[in-house]
Amino acid sequence: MVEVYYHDNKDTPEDFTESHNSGIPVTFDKLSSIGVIYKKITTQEELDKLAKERDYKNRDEIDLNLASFNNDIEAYNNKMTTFYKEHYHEDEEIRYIVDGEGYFDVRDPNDKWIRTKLNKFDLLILPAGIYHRFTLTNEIKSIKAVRLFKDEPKWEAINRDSGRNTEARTSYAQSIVV
Ligand code: KMT
Ligand code: NI
Repeated sequence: MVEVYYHDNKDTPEDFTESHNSGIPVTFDKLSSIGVIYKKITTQEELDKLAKERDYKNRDEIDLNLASFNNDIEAYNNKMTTFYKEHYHEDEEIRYIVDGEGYFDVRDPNDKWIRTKLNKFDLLILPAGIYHRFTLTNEIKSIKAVRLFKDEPKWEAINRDSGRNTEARTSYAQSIVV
């Protein structure tokens, strides 16, 4: 079952895979007000329908756990660090979870972290330009997700600390009213 709440901001490099639940819940309406769409999808038909409606022609699957890095702990940790670094993309990031679980964190208009905990049957659409980060959960440490995309995805992660603001970032920021 999906959970959405404000992050407690007490994470350290050692414990960022913990839940960090502040106890303050966040509604799906709040999410949609910042362009983040959540859907529960339980059948292949529903997924295909959504892909068709939104013109997502292509998809692939990402499998993220220590085994998918051939138990190379360093490579696995490097990827985990990369995903947890605050970034945005110039295209939507669409993930449909088929196994395992993970935390997708997004910034609200006041720059506070909202944490979504996703597992099987959860689909999340992050708009282009939104600052976000991802981590596995401490309990499961594994996720399998379908990545949907239109044509050639621009999944380059533009880190917030790079200070690089492309058109995608600027127009997203303009679309959000605090
Ligand atoms: C991203 O760009 O933040 C991701 O792809 C997160 C990992 S998807 C399981
Ligand atoms: Ni991302």
